Amino acid sequence: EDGYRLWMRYDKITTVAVAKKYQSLATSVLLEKESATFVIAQKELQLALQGLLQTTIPVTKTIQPGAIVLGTASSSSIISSLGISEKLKALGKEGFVIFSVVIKNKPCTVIAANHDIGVLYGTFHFIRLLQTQQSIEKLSVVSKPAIGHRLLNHWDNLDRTVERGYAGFSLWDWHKLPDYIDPRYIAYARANASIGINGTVLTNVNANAQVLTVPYLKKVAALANVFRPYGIKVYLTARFSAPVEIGGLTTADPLDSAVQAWWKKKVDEIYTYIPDFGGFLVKANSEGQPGPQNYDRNHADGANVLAKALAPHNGIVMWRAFVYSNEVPEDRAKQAYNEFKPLDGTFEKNVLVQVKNGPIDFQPREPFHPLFGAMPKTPLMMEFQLTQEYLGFATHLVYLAPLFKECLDADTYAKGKGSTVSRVIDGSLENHTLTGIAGVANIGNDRNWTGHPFAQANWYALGRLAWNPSLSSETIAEEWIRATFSNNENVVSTLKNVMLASREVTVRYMTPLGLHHIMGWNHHYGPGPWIKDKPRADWTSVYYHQADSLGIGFNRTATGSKALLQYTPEVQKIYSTPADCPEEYLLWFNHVGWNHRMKSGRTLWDELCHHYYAGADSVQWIQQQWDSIHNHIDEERYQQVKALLAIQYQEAIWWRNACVLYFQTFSKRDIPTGLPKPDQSLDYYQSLEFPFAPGIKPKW
Ligand code: BDP
Repeated sequence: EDGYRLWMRYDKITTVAVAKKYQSLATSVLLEKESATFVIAQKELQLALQGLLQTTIPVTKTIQPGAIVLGTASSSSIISSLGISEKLKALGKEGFVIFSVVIKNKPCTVIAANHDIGVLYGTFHFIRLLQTQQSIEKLSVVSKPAIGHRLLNHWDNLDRTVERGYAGFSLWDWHKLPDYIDPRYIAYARANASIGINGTVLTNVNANAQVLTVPYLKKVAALANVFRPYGIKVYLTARFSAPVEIGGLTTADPLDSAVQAWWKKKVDEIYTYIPDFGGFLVKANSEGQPGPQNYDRNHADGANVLAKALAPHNGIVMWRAFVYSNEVPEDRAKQAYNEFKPLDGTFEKNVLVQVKNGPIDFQPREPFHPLFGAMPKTPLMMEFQLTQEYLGFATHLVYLAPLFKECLDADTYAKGKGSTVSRVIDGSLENHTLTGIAGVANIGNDRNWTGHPFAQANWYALGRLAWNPSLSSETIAEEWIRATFSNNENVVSTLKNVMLASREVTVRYMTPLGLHHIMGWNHHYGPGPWIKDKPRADWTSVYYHQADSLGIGFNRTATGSKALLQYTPEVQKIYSTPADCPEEYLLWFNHVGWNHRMKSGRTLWDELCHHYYAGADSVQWIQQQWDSIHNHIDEERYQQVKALLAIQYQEAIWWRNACVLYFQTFSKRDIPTGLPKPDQSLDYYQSLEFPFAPGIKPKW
C-alpha cells in the first residue's frame, strides 16, 4: 500500500452485516444510454463494488431488485418517468439527487442529474457512502455545489520543476505530450472528479509565455481531452508580456489596439485547440512579474483586455490580488486592499479577482483578507494553499481544513452580522453568479501524489469545502480517514483527533499568538526570526515580529500601520486593543509588552514560551497516537508516517529552541521554570543551513 490509490482504495468491507446489506441493495448498474461520462460513472461503480463487496456487478438495461439506476431525464426513460423534473430543475449543471425508490415492485437506487457530470458526482457521492459504511437503504440526497469554479492551481513550470512543490516533479510530461497520455492523467482527473474539482490551472503563476504557443497548445489540448469527461476544464496562466515575448510586439500596454488585437487572436486560436478552454489566471505586477502598471495602467485595464478576448468563448479571467509593489510599504498587509478596492466595479463581467485567504502570504495563521467584503461589485475568488510552503513542506503532518474553515467562517460584517467570507465567495452576499475557489496544488509525481500521506487530506478537503463550505473539518476528516485508512472506530477517532489538532500544534511551535513570517529566508523552511537586511524589508522577519526590549508584535491598529482600519468597524473592535484581542491574533495586530497579562495569568513572555513548548510536546503526542494504531495500518504507510513524524518532532524542537532563544535576546527574561532549556545556543541555530529545499523560487 503505497498511497497511490488515495481515498479511492475500495478495499473489502470486513464487517459482514454491512457488506451483506450492500450486496442486496447494489446488485447491478442500470444505464440506458452511454456517454463518455456515464461510462466512467458506471465503471467506477463497478470497480468500487468489486473492491468493497468482492462481487462483480453487471450492467443491465432492465430493472432488477437492487439496481443502481444512473442517468439524466433525457438519457433515461426510467428516470424521466419518475416525476422528478421539478426537483432536478434547482440543481443546475452539476447537482444530483440520489434516492431509494421502488420501480415495478423492485427496490432501486436512482442517481440522477440534469447533465452527465452531475451523474458522475452523484456516483462518487454514493460510493463515499459505501466507503464510510453508511446506510443506503432510505436514501434521499439532494446536492449541488455552492461555488461554481472549483480549481486547483498548479505552480508547475514547463521544465517540470514545481514552485513550492514538495512531492516530486510536475505531473505534466510536456516532452511526451501530446502523443503519450500518461495513465496518471486519468487517475488525476478521476481523483478530482471524486471530490468535485472542475478546473485545473496547469502552469505556474510566475508564468512562461511559451505555453501560449501552438506546440504547447496542442499538448494542453491533449490534457483537456483526457479531463473533459471528468468535468474538468483546463486553464493557463497568461504572462502579461506575452504579446512582446511571443507576439513580436513592442509593447504589452493593455490599452494599445495592437495588443488588444493580439490577445483576441491568441484567445481565438486557443479555442480552436481547446473548445472548452476555461480561461486565464494572471499574476501581474507582483514580485517582478510584468503587468499593466508597467504602462501606467491599472489592474482592471489589464484584466479587461484578456476578459474581452475570452468573453465570446465564455472564458474567464482570474486576476490575482496578491500584489506588492517595488517600494516597500509601511505595511505589506495593506497593499492589495489599497490597490484593488478603488477598482471595484471596473472589471469586466467575466473577471474574478482571486484573493489569498489572508493579507500576507499563506502563514500558519492569518486573519481573513480585508478585501473580502470590501469589493461588493466584484466577484472575489478564494485562493488557499494546499502545498505547505509555510507549514513544514511535506514532512509535517498538518491537516488544513481547520485553517480553511477559520477563514470561510470569519464574519466580515460587510452587510451586518453573518456576512461571512464564505458568503462573499459563494456569491450569496452580493448576488454574484460568477464564483470560485482555488487551492494551490500539493501534487507532484511522487508515488503517493502529495509526499506526505496525510497531505492527501488537504487536497481532499479543498474539494469537499469547495462543493460545500459549510461541511465541518471533522466530517471531512472522518470521511477521508475511513476511505484512506480504515473504518475501525479506534483508528477513526484517533486519527480524527490528531488531524483536528495538527494545525494548531504547528502554529504553536512555529508562529504562536499571531506571529508570522519568521521562517527561513527564501526557501521558507525552518525558523529564521533573525532574518534581516534583505533586498526588501518586507522579506525579512524583523519587519514582521518587531521585537524590541519593550515587547513584540506588529501594531496594525489606529496607532500603528492602520491595516486594521481596512476592516469593518465591527471587526476592528475585536482586534484593536491588546486587552480584548483574541490571543491567537494578538501579535498580528498589536505590539505588546513582555509583561502583558495573558488570559492564563502568565506574562506574554511566559505564555509565548509555553506555546512553543506545548507545540513541540504535542508532536510527541501525535507520535504516540500513531504508534497506538500500528496494528490497524498497513506497514508501508505506517513506517513512512512514523519516519516523517520523527522529522517533524526534531523540527518542532528546532523551531521552539531557535525562536525562544532569539526572542529572549529582547525580552531578557528567563525561560519559565519547569521548561527544559535548549541544549544548543542561538549561534548554533543561526548557523544552520538548510541544505536542500525543493521548490524554491529563483530570486528575481
Ligand atoms: C509566495 C511564494 C511564491 C509565489 C507567490 C505567489 O513564496 O513562490 O510565487 O507566493 O503566490 O507564497 O505569487
